[in-house]
Amino acid sequence: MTEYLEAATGAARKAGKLLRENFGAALDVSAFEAHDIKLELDVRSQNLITEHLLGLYPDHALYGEEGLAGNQASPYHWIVDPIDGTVNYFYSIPHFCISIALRHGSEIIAGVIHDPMRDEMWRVSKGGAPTLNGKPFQVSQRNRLSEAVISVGFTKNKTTIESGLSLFERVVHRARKCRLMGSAALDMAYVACGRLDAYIEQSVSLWDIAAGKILVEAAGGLVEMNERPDAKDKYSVVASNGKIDLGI
Ligand code: LIP
Repeated sequence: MTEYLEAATGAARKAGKLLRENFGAALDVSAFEAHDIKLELDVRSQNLITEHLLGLYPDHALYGEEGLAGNQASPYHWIVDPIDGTVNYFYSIPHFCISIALRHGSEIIAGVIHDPMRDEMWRVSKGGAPTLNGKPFQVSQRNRLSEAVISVGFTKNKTTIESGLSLFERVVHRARKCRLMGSAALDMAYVACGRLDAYIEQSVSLWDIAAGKILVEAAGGLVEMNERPDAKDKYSVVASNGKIDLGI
């Protein structure tokens, strides 16, 4: 396990260096969409991560936001988001990260989330204690919604934005504060270490939340992840400290 965790950490550090070096620079945009931006740097970051991980484990598979690589028949799948919070990155908002998880069969057995601007590294492997820059952490102990800070994600299309809005309306009047931070993986990492009490979003991809799932659960929290019936490989997610009733 430690070996896999070191591999994921090494890959995240390499991609983090690339993202730090290009932060604020002129960027090649491969697509502008209504609520999203696709960067050429997303692909370069994923290529660096792929080279590192499949260099160490040539028989493993990789499933990333920018495509597949390696032996897809392998029981070991690396699940990769090379830049989570791409729109933040494009607008030079220093709130984005790299997210890498390892799944064996159907079980996520390791997760790493790296914020290269704050130089923060959340990581955990199955059966181990989750750490942030080497220090153990756990979810918050708050149990009242009225004291909770909750992050809500709105994703990218009309349907999911509207369903996100109705969720938002249901919590914004009862929570202490709601935040829209723009990175699902960092939202999960913040729930895991108690900076946030919950994170909800209607339609995200596995690469946005896989590492965050094992981190939140290892830190004592709860993650409800449901595949959307109307969108392939998309999930609605509720991650929390497991103590607050969101009433949603
Ligand atoms: C982003 C997620 C965010 C969501 C965005 C987008 P990306 O991921 O982290 O929570 O609201 O629509 O999916 O595209 O930056 O990897």
